This record gives sequence, C-alpha cells and structure tokens, in this order.
Amino acid sequence: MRTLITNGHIVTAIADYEGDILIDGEKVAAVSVPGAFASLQVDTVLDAQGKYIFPGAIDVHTHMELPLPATVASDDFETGTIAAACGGTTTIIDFANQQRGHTLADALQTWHNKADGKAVIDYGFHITITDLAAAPETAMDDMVTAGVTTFKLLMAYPGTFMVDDETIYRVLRRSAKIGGLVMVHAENGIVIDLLVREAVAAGHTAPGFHALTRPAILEGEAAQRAITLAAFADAPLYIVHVSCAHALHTVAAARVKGLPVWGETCPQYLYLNDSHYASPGFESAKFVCTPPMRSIADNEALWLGLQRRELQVVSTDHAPFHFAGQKELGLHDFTKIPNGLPGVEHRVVLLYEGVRTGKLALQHFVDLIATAPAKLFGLYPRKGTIAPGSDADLVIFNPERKMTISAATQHQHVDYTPYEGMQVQGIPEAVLLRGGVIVRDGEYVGGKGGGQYLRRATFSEELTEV
Ligand code: DUC
Ligand code: ZN
Repeated sequence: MRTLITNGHIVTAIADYEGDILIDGEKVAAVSVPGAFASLQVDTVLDAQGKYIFPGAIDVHTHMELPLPATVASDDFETGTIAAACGGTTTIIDFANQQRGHTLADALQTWHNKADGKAVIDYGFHITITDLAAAPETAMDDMVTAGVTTFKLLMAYPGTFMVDDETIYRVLRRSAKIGGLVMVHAENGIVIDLLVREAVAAGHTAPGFHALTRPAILEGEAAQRAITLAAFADAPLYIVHVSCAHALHTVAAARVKGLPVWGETCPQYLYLNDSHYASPGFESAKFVCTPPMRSIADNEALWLGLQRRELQVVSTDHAPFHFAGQKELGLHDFTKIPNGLPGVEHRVVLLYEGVRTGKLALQHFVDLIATAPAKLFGLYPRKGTIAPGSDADLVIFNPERKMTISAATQHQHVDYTPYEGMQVQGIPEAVLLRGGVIVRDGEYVGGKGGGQYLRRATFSEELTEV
C-alpha cells in the first residue's frame, strides 16, 4: 500500500520546506521536492495544499484509566487515545503504577491489560516505583528488557505514591547503570501534608485550599533536592509538570552547570492560573490538579523557559475526572477531589497558539511536541520526525481553520474542559498512524485497537544534543 502526500509544507524540528512524502506500508519511504513522485503508481494521494505536515505528536505524560483510592480516571485507553488522535497525537507514554507490596512486573502487566487491544495509537509505559521493599531496584533491569526505560518517582502524596530520599537515590543509581531515565514529580509531600491537615482542621474545605496548601516554593525545593540527588548518583533526570518559576529556575541552573537535567511543562501551566480557584461555589474543582495552577507571572516564566529551551517538552498529565460524580466526591472536603485535568486532545492546538502569537518558532513547536519527546524517551528516529525509515505518523494541519474548545465537541470522555470557550486557530485535519489515515476532517475514522506497544530504547544523552 503506497500513499503520496503532495503539496504540503513539511515541518520538522530542524527544517521546514515545501515537499511531497511517499509512504510505503507503515513507513516514510522518501521525501522530496513537490512533484518528484508524480510518475509513481500509488494507491492513495492526499493533497496537503496550504497545510503543514508535522510528525505525529508524542505525549509522554498521560494517565488513562488511572485508579485512585475512590475513583478511576474517566478516559480509558480507547476513548483517551481516540481523543489524542483527533488532537494530532499518535503516541502516548502512560504511567504503570507499582502498587505497594506488588512487583514492577505486576504493574506492567496490569497496564498492558488496560491498553492492549484498546489503544488506537501507539503507546509505551513508564513504571512508577513506590516500594523498593516489594521490588528491589534490580527489578528495574527486567523493565528495561521489556522496553520500559523510564522510571517515575513521586515526592508527593505520602502514604500512597511518595517515596523517601533513600528510595530516590537508590532508583537513580540503578537507573544510571542500566540506561534508564528517572522522572520526578517534585513537591515536598511531607510539608504539604502538614499544611493540608492544618487547613482541614481549621475548617478550610473549599477547592481553593488545594492550591493554597501546595505552594510553589515547595515544588522548587523538591526539584532542587531531586537534582542534587541525581547529580550525586551521576544519573540523568527529567522533572515532570514544571508549574512555576521556582522549579523552572532549579532546572535552568542545573543545565547551566552542565548537569543532565531536562524538564517538561503542560498547557495548563502556560494558559491557566490561580484565579480559577477564586470561582464561587465548587466550580474551581475543575482546576484541581497537582501541581495546582500558579500565578500569571509563573505562566510567563514558563513561556520564557520554553523560549530559552530550559524546558524541552510539553506534555499534558492527562488525568480526567468528570465534574459530576467524580470531582464532586470532594464537595465538602477538597482533599477528596480527584486530582487531574483532561488535556490530551488539546495540547497540539494550544501550543500552536504559541506559534501563532509569536512566542515559539514553528520548528521549535515541533521539537516540543514530538522530536524532543522521541529523543528523550527512546523512540527516535522511529518516531518524532519525518524522514525515510521513520514510522509514517503524520499530522496534516490546517493553520487557517478556527475552533472553539468545548466539552460539547471534544472527544475526551469527560464532562468538561478547563479550556471551555477558548478560541484557537490551526487544527489537525488529518492524522496518519503508521501510514493509515485514522483522523479525517477532525474525526476519528480508524479501526479498533490499532495501537502498538512500543519497546523503547535506553536513554541516550547524545541524541538530546542533536
Ligand atoms: N497530578 C494530577 O493532577 N493527577 C495525576 C497525577 C499527578 O501528578
Ligand atoms: Zn502525572
């Protein structure tokens, strides 16, 4: 099966030019000047006149069907990956969480059971490590063999996910030995827990107290601690969902020193701010996620952090919970509001607003949504670029078409969006996954469960420098 995409404006992280793309089976066979393949016999021709062609976007931070003590995230691997596809994302990496007392292999199997045969785009897993007593760090070696080369640690949520400094250090040390990359959720969980208990004891139960009890400075402290431990362990480190200037500056300072530290932020930390917690009643529960929304000054600092390439990736931390019946679990106690926001569908259009408004160059935008994630997470050059031999994961993007983001029209399985009413210009019109069209005119047209599990390569610092 051969497909030809003609007349498009091809954009990668390092070049953009008018060109045609020849796809043979699941791979890009060749890329050349417009008209170069005109004499070839092909099965399908897609005309991309006036459109950009981006590599399929990669979201390295999702939580499909995330189980929390009282509920489960509302998107499963089918609905969530259909939404991702409609938004231009062709690969996700989701977190398989080790339950305390269980092995890493159990976690991986549990997440395979959720995703295999259901995901409609390609997917990999990170392992969240919570309990070295149940699975000593040597168990990480088997994960690398299974293609799971990244390990997440949470410095927040004592009693469930939080790990202590000994665990952080031991995981970093092992990861460095076996070619892994450790990802850290940086927040000082112990002090936050105290603030939360004090707030509840004082009768402060409204959703806004979620943010007030998780101040930005405690994210900065944890990020710095993780960076220090990683430097001591001689291990590369990736800080997830950087939300504030405090944490950003620790990442930037580490990089200036030449330390192998990378960071991501998410659209919510670029576009939303803590004024949302001032909404009357319970409405602000829609914005309860961790870390919480910060100040407008933090939004601006993060845009600058992207521009200066102090942060390398924009992911989503997609963890949707319906307002009705799920967020409402915390109606009388903010600590019971499930933490998380929907976002997997809108990352690409939201970040493209950064291009449209002059904050980001087009190639840099592609780097943030596709190329840098592929390089950091062991998928490059199979994913993350448009080149002969790469998977034909492509987004045909119409920069002229406008859209209003709304729960009424989204594909995410959740009853609200934090971006309700926001106007964007530039939308993924068609999406190809390994050569097959899975989105046409913004709607999912692919089959069921066509996503493939991706065994990812070990971490390569050299790649990140290219
Ligand atoms: N933050 C959230 O808001 N939800 C899921 C996990 C996380 O770190
Ligand atoms: Zn997360």
